[in-house]
Amino acid sequence: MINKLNDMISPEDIISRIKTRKIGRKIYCFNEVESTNDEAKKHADKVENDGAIFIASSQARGKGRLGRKWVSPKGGVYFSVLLMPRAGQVELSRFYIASSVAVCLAIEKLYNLKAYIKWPNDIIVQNKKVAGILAETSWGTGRQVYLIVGIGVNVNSLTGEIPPESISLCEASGQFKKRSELIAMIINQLDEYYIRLNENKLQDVYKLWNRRCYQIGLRVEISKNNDIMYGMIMGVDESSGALLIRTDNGMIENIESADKIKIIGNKR
Ligand code: BT5
Repeated sequence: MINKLNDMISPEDIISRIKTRKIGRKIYCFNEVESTNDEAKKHADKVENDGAIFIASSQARGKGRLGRKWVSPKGGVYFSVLLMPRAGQVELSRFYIASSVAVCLAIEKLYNLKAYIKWPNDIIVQNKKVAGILAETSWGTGRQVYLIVGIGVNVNSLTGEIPPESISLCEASGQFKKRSELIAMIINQLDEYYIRLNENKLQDVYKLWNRRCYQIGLRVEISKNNDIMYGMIMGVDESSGALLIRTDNGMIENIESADKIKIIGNKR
């Protein structure tokens, strides 16, 4: 019987569950690290670590975006994928989209729960945040671009261990599951999407994203090039992956992750 105390994550267990071409060819498992994204960064100077994953049972200084914190108690899933894509293939918004859909599909399949995506990087179950993604990019030695996609999921964490506005999969479903199962499912899906991303064939993934968009129809305020606009979220463009907003004057605007977007109307 799996419970929070006896659920160990081991590279062997994950390897036995994955059938990937690139992601997870090397797996580094840690008991506790400061941040798995930072751990991946330390290994980014070796080309053979392209596709490696770094998993921790807990993080002392888990990172969110813009200097925010990711609370990372034991029982959750915290891992980072290190990728060395070809130059020109490092648009972060596409990695956010592909990994958000991969996380949602894994949650839906394993727990039979409906998962939504809040642009750009939150995964929502039962109207609460269950997972977050932090994608970072930098230059390694030899001017190789590398990209780190860090994924945190509240799996077997309990109330009181994670922020009040969040939820764990265990709380939402009433089930304890082996964390390796979830990690492997996400990796299998991500590996497939990574290949499609390199071939510019993410159209089906954008469709899956749109079906799960939590903010569809919500009114927003957008700051773009020092202008402020108001409009409604329509989903992502099914050929480019850009977020589409219908502004109050009827124009369709493409939003990149660098632009600021603030929800000002709530339909839920
Ligand atoms: C994120 O940032 O949601 C990205 C989280 C990425 C975490 C992974 S874990 C593996 C890898 N290693 C790292 O160090 N990071 C990545 P953001 O959108 O900025 O959301 C952060 C906000 O989410 C916080 O300010 C809290 O409000 C909330 N939050 C913090 N911990 C949470 C948790 N465990 N569950 C749900 N919400 C949380």
